Amino acid sequence: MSNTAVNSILVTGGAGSIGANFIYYLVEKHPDVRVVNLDALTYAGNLENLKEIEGHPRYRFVRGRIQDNKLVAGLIREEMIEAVVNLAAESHVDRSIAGPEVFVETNVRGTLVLLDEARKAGVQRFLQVSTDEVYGSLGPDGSFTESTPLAPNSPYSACKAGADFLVRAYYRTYGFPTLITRCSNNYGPYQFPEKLIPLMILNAMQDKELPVYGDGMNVRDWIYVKDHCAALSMVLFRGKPGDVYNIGGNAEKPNLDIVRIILKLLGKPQSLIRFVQDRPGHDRRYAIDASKIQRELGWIPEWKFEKGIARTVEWYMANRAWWERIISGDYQKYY
Ligand code: NAD
Ligand code: TDX
Repeated sequence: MSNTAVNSILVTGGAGSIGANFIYYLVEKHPDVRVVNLDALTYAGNLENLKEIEGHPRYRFVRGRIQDNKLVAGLIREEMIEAVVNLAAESHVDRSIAGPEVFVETNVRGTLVLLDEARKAGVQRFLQVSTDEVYGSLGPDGSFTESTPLAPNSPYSACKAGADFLVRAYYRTYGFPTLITRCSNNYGPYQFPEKLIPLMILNAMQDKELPVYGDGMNVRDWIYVKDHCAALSMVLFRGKPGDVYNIGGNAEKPNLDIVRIILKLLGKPQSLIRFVQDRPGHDRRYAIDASKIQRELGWIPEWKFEKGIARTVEWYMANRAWWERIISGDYQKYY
């Protein structure tokens, strides 16, 4: 299914949770593809996520920041990069509330540097991995389509929206062949335990309290990370330049339901739930209309939520050493 013209791919942020899953997906499903992973290894980057691919002949890791224009330009030329998939980002909303600057630096300025160097080098496809959060918050009804106006509410989503506008401008102004995906909340293996699902699994496993913001009735549309990776791959190889594609898991759930399901799967008491102070500017509901990618590219999510969450809980149970090294900070001694 690969477009044979695109064999050499620069993936940024590949040591993060979606990036690592995506690199495994690309290398396994596309035997003609070579992947260069550029990642700064911030607190969220973990080379242990990529252990199974270390030394693979079609994979190379380079440590560096996407804002480093000399490094990016050199890498694109040296590796004869034909496509860029930008996953590198500061990705956690609570951190963006505590300190927005680094979000501007990486998510906005970093995207600009990547776009510019990729354009100058004649890269054939540029996929920006964005998020449903750029659309803002929904009431009880309706869902986000690709033409929903952007209305971001957190510093994180504002920076992702800023990047989306730059990507759009590079297509309109320079005719640079860009693509944008906007996906809902991911869960699955290798997710850093600051995000809702892994945090709750690990707290429950350790008999710690589960902090639920506000009334716990904020709704997210959950997608198993492997379904997101399949969608990214379809858009990368077959998407129409200049277009936006929404990606969603068809699994809308209030946070409280998620937490209760996790406790049940682990056989832990519901009394571990603690309602805590709400997140400022907390978006109430996200829901994705993914009919465009289904219709135009034939993508459908394969993982039902019940199966995906059970598999995710099993993964964290089976990979205690992985998350214990994150909690102790030892994962950053790996490199
Ligand atoms: P993550 O935080 O797990 O990983 C981000 C990765 O980017 C890390 O490996 C980090 O080291 C790297 N990075 C950060 N700053 C960098 C820089 N300046 N230069 C190079 N590398 C840098 O994030 P994730 O959850 O895997 O998300 C990946 C992408 O997908 C992000 O762009 C995010 O906005 C988007 N997204 C995430 C979700 C989700 O539910 N997690 C949903 C939709 C879209
Ligand atoms: O301790 C918590 N308690 C809680 O109630 C945490 C960490 C979260 N929450 C709530 C806030 C949200 O309503 O759970 C929901 C999910 O929170 P996060 O995991 O922080 O995700 P969210 O803010 O929805 O953003 C995520 O989805 C879209 C990713 O972090 C983004 O990178 C992605 O773009």
